[in-house]
Amino acid sequence: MRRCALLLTSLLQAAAWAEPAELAGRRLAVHELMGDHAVALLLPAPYSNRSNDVNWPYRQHNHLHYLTHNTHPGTHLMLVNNGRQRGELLFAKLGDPDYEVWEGKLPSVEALKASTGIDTVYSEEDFMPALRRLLNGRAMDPEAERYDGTVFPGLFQRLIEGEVEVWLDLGRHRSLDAKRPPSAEQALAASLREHLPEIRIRNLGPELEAIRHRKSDSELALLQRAIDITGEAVLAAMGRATAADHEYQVQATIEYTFRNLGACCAAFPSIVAGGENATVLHYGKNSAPLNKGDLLLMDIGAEVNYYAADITRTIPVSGRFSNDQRAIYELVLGANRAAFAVAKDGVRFAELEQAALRHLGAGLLALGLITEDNDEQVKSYFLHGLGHSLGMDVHDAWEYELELAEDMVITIEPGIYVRPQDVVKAGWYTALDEEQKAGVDVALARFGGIGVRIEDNVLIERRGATLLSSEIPTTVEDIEAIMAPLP
Ligand SMILES: [Mn+2]
Repeated sequence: MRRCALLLTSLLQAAAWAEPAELAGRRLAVHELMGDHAVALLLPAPYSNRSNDVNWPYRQHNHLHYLTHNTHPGTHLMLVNNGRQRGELLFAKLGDPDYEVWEGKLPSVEALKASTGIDTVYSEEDFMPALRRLLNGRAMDPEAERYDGTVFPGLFQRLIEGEVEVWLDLGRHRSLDAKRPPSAEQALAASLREHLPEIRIRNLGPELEAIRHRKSDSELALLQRAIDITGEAVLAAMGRATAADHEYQVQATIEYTFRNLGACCAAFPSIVAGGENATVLHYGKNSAPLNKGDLLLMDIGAEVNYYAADITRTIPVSGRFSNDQRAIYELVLGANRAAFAVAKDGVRFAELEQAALRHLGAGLLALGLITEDNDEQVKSYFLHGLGHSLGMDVHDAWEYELELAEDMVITIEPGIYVRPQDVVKAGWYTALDEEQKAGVDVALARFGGIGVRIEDNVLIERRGATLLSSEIPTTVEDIEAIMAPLP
């Protein structure tokens, strides 16, 4: 069990949040992407309601957390560019006795200054008045008795001349009907447009997402810790699966391990899918009985200080793969490795997908599940994308044509899901002659209901890539040795 010892060693290493100087550097990057006369406004995440008067645990907006590390509701950030002059103003929930009775102690102004490196800290209630004063060319200090004399000279004149940009995270989701209410940022943008029609509104979201793609050392330490805790949960699940009756018992072992090792929570709903449930991509009920002869697919990730792991392992419930399960498993593992082998700075993610597709195509052809190695046929079994960017969001913003760059972290997660009921409806299958169909039918009967996904987390480097999840068992030999050691 050498692997377990290695994992535990890395778990003992501290993984701290970024220092104030690093946060200041992130805010500087925002200042630099904006024009010379610009204001960035970052608003807190709203509470998310579960049902009636029960909310989900509060989680700060990732961008705002990235720039301030302030996790309290009510936090606002204002960044001002006024020529060479730069301003940073933090608005936070301060000394709210009612909040402190129910939710706990709030940081003091001095503590906020020290943790963020921002010198100007006001109460959250001052955000809108301060914004009004800023956009009217007046003093920002809410304590000032008279508002004549601005701290950002010339900005107001630029504003009325139509030269000032206001940057807000307007998000990626666009709804042109009334079903989805506008976000607070979209509502604020609409109000600014109405009252200050000469102002220019810009979307900060995609720019900050691009900045967040490349991870710093402190971010990598948090990601590695999330991945290592998830690895411990995989090992615990391997120990539990052979004795468990139901999927949820394995889920309980996984999520117990997350919390026990200090992760806040699961970064996304755990998928613990036995047998055919593994062919349902976002299966989340985790309620079915486990059958000894089945595979068990676990797509899970711990979250540590806002950073998510995203790992999938597929194991045999009994501890031993059947020959047919092993054939599919090793095909998927080969595709995972083929994609990893291509990963490096400057390569497009689509090239990794092509490497995986061609490996899967050759294998599926050899197994008789397809009749030609082409994308259409392979995608009857490989039912989702090859992966995504990973960070504070389990699916960090992602353009499929994105060129990989040093210090990005991505997932590589090929999968094969044999759903005979769907394959026989596919255009390519219905176009086959009867003899070819009969051949595919034999393979479908043999492999039907098998679902395998193998997902790793990968750091992109200049000349290659590092497998951040290399300590989590992946090969048939390693999994069998851990789950059902030979006497
Ligand atoms: Mn994933």
